[in-house]
Amino acid sequence: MKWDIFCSVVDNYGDIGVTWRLARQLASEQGAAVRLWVDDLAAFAAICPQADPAAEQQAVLGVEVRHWPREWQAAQPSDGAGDVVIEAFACELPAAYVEAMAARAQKVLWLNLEYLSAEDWVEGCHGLPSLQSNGLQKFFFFPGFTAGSGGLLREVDLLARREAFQADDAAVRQFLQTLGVTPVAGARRISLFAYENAALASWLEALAADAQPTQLLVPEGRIVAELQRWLGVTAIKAGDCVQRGQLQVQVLPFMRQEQYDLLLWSCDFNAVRGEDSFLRAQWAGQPLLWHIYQQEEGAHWDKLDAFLDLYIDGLSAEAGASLRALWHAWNDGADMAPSWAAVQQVWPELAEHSQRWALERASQADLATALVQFYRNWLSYAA
Ligand code: TRH
Repeated sequence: MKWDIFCSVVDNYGDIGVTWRLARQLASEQGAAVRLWVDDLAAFAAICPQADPAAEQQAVLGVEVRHWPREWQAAQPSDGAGDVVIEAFACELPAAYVEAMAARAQKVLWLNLEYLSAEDWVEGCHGLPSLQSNGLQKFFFFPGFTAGSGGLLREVDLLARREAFQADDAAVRQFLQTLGVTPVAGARRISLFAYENAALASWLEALAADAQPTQLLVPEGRIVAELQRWLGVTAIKAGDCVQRGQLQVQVLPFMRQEQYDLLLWSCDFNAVRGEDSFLRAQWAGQPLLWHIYQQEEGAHWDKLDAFLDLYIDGLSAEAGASLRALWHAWNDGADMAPSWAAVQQVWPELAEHSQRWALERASQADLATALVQFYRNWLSYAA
């Protein structure tokens, strides 16, 4: 099985974050030969520092990573289309590549991998074909949280690895040490990864004034400017650690994707964003706060509430309402103090629910397995 995955980095790290995980998993768990075509190797090298951002072609952890140049080179014979071609998030494939797909003697499965959403129309659209002008069919593949969707990215041993890590205090400490973090006794540990957010100051105020101490770990990124403003400092960089009341803030370097997973597993609460960190925080089995990627005309609010509707199922009315209020305040740039206080009242219930949520989602076929299954089914029709 030869797979080609095309990733155009629109902004940030989500596009490459998702496709890189998928590529690795298809290679390591499904025995696929995977080429990952990326138009922005610098973004790739940020989450995978062992990669060379200047290399046109390189093998990284079992995946052939190719630079996707703006001007597509005439396809070499060895560059012929794969058996399965995934265009991630509706990126447009090079015209010459599409021609090579059409010319291939053996049929090619062409998939568009869509963004993750819990909206209920997803099940109806998942797997639908669309006939292209050159006679090829393209199928829409929707990841999702329910049985009728394409599932979620999850490595086969993910939950077992996470559980073993979280049960091993020494392993957690050792990992934190590699980031220069010394756990603060009695403090809850929170990681923070978010876009610019006007709600941050009110949350930090609440944490600083809280009876319980908090250790806030912040990988360098877009939220740091707001953090500096609240701290009243002109510059804060990786390694810096500042105390305000009960709150200790430590800035961390932007880390390798595998390390970021471990950071999520090491914290009691994770503020995450976009798509990939949002899902990984769910697999961490801890309560989370989602900063959703903003869309035009507020389309993201439906997406946020669709997820919440699904997620709070099984929680008490009080816990569900306080979590929704917290997520709404965060995404609305509103005062976080009342909802943060309300969430503290139901913390044990939320913590238990996060574990259950992860286990329930893990009973669904994962995205890579679902893709391979889709390919097999398609083959039996296409043959
Ligand atoms: O970076 P994001 O905001 O990405 C996206 C993009 O904006 C995309 O265009 C948009 O469509 C999508 O969100 C919804 O957030 P995300 O998806 O969480 O991706 C971040 C990736 O970066 C994820 O794979 C985790 C990784 N990461 C690291 O590797 N190291 C780090 O230190 C951190 C903080 C994250």
